[in-house]
Amino acid sequence: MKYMKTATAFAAAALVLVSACTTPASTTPTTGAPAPEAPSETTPAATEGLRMTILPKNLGNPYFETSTKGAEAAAAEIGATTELVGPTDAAADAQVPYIETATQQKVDAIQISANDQTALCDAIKAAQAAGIKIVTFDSDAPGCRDLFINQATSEGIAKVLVEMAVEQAGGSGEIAVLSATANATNQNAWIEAMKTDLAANHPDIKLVDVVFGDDQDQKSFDETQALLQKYPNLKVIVAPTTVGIAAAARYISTSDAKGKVWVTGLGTPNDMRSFVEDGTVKEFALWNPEDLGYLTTFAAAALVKGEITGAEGDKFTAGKLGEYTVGADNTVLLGDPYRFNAENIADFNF
Ligand code: RAM
Repeated sequence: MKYMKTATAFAAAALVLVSACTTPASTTPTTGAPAPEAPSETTPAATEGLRMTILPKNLGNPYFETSTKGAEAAAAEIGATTELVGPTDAAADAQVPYIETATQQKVDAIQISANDQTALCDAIKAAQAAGIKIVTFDSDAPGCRDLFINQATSEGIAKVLVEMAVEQAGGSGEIAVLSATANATNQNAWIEAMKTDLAANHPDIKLVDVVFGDDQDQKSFDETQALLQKYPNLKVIVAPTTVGIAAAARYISTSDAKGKVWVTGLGTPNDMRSFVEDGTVKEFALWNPEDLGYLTTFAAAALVKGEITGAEGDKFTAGKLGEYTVGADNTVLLGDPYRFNAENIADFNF
């Protein structure tokens, strides 16, 4: 199984990334993006003409703009075309019409970060019945996909979230979670794993609440304010969502809580840079979303071409990332989360 091996490797990859903020909601190669590598001589001709739909939880989220950039780069390398579509909000069934349209269009594969693990399955199964390969990435729909490209194990993500919260709380006291949507498969798995870790290893830390900002900036901002009012002794807000962590940090940065209540979780360096620099945020984490999208496109292509079926032990090559092996539960792991802080944030641009 291929993992992102070192922080240096992550930094090297991230340094070449271009800010995702200008990525349009289409798959036209982005001006200013790194030049795609020429297809290698071993690229099977069958990849040419392959059509993929990319369906993130919602549009307008820098995290998915960056993962789409990676997916587009991979598509350019293998001669596939992609179309980015998606809802503006991350509601449970908001992706259904986009799956149905892709099914009518008879695309070869759909890459989806699922907003709900059950609400989408009827539409996904209809797409599969029409011969379309379904690859979930970022957020899974375990009952109805061919393959899941997971950024890291839930336990690994929870471990880094808990470690940062415990450190920033000084080893004891109240923490709260500001999550994405209540139905999000990925955040829910991470929160459950956090609870297990906290109960087993950190009895002096009390998780007082889990609230939901729905991956909407304003709702996340308002939920942050409500948490501070409800829990005057709160020490840390853990937001395992790039939208939530940025909104929480923005609220805290101009409030009396700055320097008393710490915001941590999963964020993009570009969203969080100013809050690290102004002292609102000590440390947060993420993986490389561009690599996640890149890997997903190569995995989808391997499925469509019949090189893999998604079974455990299947191997495929993902361009510059090298060879990956499908693990248990038809899942491929990208690598470990990486921590960003004042020491290193200047090195990253995504
Ligand atoms: C948000 C989304 C996404 C999650 C990241 C960390 O962008 O909820 O699914 O993986 O945060």
